[in-house]
Amino acid sequence: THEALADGAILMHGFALADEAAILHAIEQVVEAAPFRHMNTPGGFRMSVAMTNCGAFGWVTDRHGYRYSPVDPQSGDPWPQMPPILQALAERAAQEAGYRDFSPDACLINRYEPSTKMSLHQDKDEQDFNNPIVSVSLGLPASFQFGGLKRTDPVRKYALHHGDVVVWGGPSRLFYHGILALKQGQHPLVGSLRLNLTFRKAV
Ligand code: MD3
Ligand code: FE
Repeated sequence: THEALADGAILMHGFALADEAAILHAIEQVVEAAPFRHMNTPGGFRMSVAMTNCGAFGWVTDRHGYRYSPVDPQSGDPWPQMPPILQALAERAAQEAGYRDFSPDACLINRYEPSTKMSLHQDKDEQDFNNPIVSVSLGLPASFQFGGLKRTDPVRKYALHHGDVVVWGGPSRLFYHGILALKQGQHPLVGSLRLNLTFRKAV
């Protein structure tokens, strides 16, 4: 079932479930080449979410700022290629939401442990906001906060579960959003973690 969270934001419940094993295997392959790490914000804070990337570009942050980089700063090597199963999943979800030619060149992989959160922010490091973002949630459920174009706009909360896919486009593309502190739990395949994939066209 598809649920409209806002104008342009479509939640597809369980869209990734049929491919869960292949998706998790693909993530393991990426993490072998580019391990999860805690990046630092320009303000000097260590992010509680651990991150890695695959694809031609990866999202990075350090004391110089937020940006997309073709190389993993930790190794100096290009990011691992986007596994075809992940690329196909993102394109299929975008098509289902009405984006006929979305072709992501970046996939950020976020790892949440219990108590880890992501504060309210906008995603605006990409070149063309006409492209949507596709997100895939795996493992433990999260409470997702979704506001508006201004930081002070009221927020709504939604639960994101294992296998849920959301396409964020149109007006919702620049809405403030965040993830509340992860609650403890055990997922049969993923363990005591939440993984989130965000597919973007960076360049
Ligand atoms: C709404 N990640 O990596 S995914 C991020 O669950 C990020 O790890 C969260 O926010 C996570 O930047 C949320 C849902 C999401 C992703 C991108 C969005 C929601 C969005 C872009 C615009 C509006
Ligand atoms: Fe975001």
